Amino acid sequence: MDERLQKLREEALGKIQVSTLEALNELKVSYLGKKGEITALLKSMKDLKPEERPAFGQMVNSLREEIESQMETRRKQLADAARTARLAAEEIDVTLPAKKMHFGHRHPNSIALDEVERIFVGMGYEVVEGPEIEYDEYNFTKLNIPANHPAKDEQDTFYINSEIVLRTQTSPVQARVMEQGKLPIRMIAPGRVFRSDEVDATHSPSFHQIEGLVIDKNITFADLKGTLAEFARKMFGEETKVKFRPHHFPFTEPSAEMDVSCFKCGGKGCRFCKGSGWIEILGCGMVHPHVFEMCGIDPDQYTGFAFGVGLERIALLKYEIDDMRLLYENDIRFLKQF
Ligand code: 2NL
Repeated sequence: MDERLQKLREEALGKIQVSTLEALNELKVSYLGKKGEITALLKSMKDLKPEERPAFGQMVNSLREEIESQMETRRKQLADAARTARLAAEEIDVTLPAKKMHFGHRHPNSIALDEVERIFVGMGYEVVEGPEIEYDEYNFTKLNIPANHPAKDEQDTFYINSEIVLRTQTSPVQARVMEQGKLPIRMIAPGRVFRSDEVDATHSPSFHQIEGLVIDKNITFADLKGTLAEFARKMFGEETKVKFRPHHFPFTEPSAEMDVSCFKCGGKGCRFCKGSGWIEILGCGMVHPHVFEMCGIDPDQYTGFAFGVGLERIALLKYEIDDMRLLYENDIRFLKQF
């Protein structure tokens, strides 16, 4: 073999035991690349005598093949070693304790709402939802709340414009159902309502209400009392007593507020019921004839009762929470207690 070739062969094969794939690649370029030594040899063939060229060419080619095959062997060794090292580094310790799953759960408001819905659905009521942004017409006028009523003051109600408000109660949902004219009606309307209140322990500009409505022929105040007493027993315990105090709402006549006997002390009087033995729970009454007329129902044929409960009030009582703000702050330490 040509002495130059012999030298090149020894030099190249001597360098092949590099320790990284990158170094091997550089080596490959420096011998076999476009500007590499083997390529240079092939280019130098033009300086040989024509008759010497075939033999020389063959030698260079077989040298190139030899270097290529040795480099490939080394490449495989290095790749294998890299893979083994990576597998060792990524080894999974199956004895490590598993990561804990943290399950979320329902908010106290949702738990209380589910319970109220379950009780009324059990008595054959439908649950109906409606828009939070309402026409003044549905939120006030159709419920017999006239233009000069204090509840309509901008101090209390969020106005979008002169005709549209953030609903202050869920009764507009019931006005819409009455208007559809399918009777009888047995429904509850739960949902978010809005009033322009400053935040404190018992007020929030956005809270939740559940209103109920029953309309049929011959519905009386006795039906109202029986239904709401049953609700109170299911919600606060079978021993719960109820009492009704006269009240005023524009949309009902007569109207009342219902108290339940204190479910902490059974009515003897304690810190929870502020010594009175009773806890105020909801407002109710017989649907006002004006409301029937404005919603397209004949008050001479039909009567009905309605009621409204504050959801937060129920949740606070049920869980003995003394500040409504806790329900909205989303502090996990608070929420996970329920
Ligand atoms: C309260 C009082 C009440 C109603 C809501 C009502 C709805 C229609 C017709 C007549 Cl469509 N009444 N709703 C009636 C009486 C009381 O809520 O203190 N809620 C927290």
